[in-house]
Amino acid sequence: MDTTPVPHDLIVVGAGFTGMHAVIHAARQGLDVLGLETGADVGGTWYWNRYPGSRCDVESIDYSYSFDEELEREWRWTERYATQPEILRYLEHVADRFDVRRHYRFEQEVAAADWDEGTQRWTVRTTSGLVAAARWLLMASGSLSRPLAPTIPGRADFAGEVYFTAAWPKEPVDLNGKRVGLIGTGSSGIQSAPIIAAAAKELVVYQRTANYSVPALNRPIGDEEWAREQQQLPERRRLSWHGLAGSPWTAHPVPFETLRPAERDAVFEESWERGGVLFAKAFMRQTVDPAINEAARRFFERKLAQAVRDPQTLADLTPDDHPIGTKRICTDSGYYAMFNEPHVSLVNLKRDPIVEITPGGIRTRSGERELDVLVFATGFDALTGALTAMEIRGRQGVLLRDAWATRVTTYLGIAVPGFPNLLTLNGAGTPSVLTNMALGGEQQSDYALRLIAHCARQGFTSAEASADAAEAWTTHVAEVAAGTLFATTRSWYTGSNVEGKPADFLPYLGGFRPYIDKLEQIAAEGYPGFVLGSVAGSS
Ligand code: NA7
Repeated sequence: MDTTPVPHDLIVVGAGFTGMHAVIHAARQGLDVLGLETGADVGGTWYWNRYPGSRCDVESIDYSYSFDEELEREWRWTERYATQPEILRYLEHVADRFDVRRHYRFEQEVAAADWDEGTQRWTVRTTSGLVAAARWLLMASGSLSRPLAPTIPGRADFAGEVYFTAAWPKEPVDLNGKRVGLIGTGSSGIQSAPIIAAAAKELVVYQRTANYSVPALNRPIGDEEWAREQQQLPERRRLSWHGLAGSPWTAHPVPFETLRPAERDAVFEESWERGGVLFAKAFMRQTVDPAINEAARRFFERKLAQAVRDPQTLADLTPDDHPIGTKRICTDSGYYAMFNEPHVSLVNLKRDPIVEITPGGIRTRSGERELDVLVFATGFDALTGALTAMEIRGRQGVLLRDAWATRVTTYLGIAVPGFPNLLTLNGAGTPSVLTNMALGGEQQSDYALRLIAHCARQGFTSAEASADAAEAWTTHVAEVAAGTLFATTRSWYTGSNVEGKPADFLPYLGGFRPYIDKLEQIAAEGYPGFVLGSVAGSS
């Protein structure tokens, strides 16, 4: 019996913002597309990250698809920064509206993908035994989708409840009256802590590295404001598509150097009052010029000092190992003030490291604290983790994981030499996590589908990044990062949160619009840097 699967035109892995966009538009292009998704339904990041307080740090009006005006008009966001449930409802609505689910197989985690040089196709296998083949393989498997579990001694012995923010249960979790230990103070920890504190009898926050967090200043969007936002949307979209980070906001137009100290503070204050991550870019060159960054950091410290009463807690919460904004700034609702409450405490693991997790709690050097619940908000193997977890074998059976063992090489972030027809959307070397991912995903999906259409029109069956082009792009990505303060910071941007991961700055810092312009130029020139080939031979 012939068990060879009937090949599709393309397989899209992932049903988040990017994957769904790719599936919708591949189908519109008349392609036979199969979507594979680990989760039981659409949503991607927003399917998994159901932890209390989970919300996007890009304004909801901007963090949505731009490809369909009717969709834009009919969806009404209720808050300035949408919660995870609201974003998930939005993506479910999109799935219904464009009949997306009929293309997907859910609960299908991709385990392996093999390139067959003879047929110029990928064969994909999932952990539940599904085998499918396709000419093209689009990886929309997420930039922050491979959670990390810390290797703390005794973790398996804990007798209470254990939760990961990145895999929070769908069923309600009752923390009322419980003693909760929260490990990790990135975005996930900082967003969830105040909500956990509101329910728990006691909250102990275990902090390894102090982070910068800026109040989100979230609020409901009233009808008048919504009507105004709807009117402004075309202009917001235009600015977003032409901006450096996929949102309409830009840094203060006047250079820092030309202003007096009080005027500089007024600019910082205005940015602070706007709320959220944009404080990282109050001034132009704030993450490039140490003097500007230092002024922003000192402004932050003054705000922090106003929020936290206990001097030791304040000292422990004050970041001391990286410039502001070179790790993604966290946005919160009441994080720092929460530490003024008597049932909330902070353990600075730099002074008082964890020795072990015991059946009844966590033992640090100073002693054991008894806990009923442990929450891990310990981050992700970002940008490459989802891909290197799979057995992806390109030409000559080379594993992608091995190809990237010492350096993550890509062309434009979306293609890898030796892995024809594999397109890594939002991959390392794209602006991805540094931009509004809703628009970034559209751009990546659209570009991949246009490359596929170009090949079909020209009679090519494969497109592969040339080694030289990938070398040049990867060097460019590194050089751009090296010119900034980002390069001085250990973070998940550089893979330094994962043992053994090569220390490269992974996302592209050159800006959203310049990146798009570069890719458009390459498309207009017939895709230089890609080797286009066909089953019969190469051209
Ligand atoms: P992050 O930002 O990577 O934060 C992970 C946190 O977990 C961070 O504070 C880590 O400390 C901490 N961590 C990791 N391992 C340990 C161990 N073993 N012990 C103690 N603390 C640990 O992940 P998030 O999910 O919060 O946010 C990721 C992005 O999602 C965010 O930037 C937004 O873009 C959305 P460290 O700093 O490494 O010392």
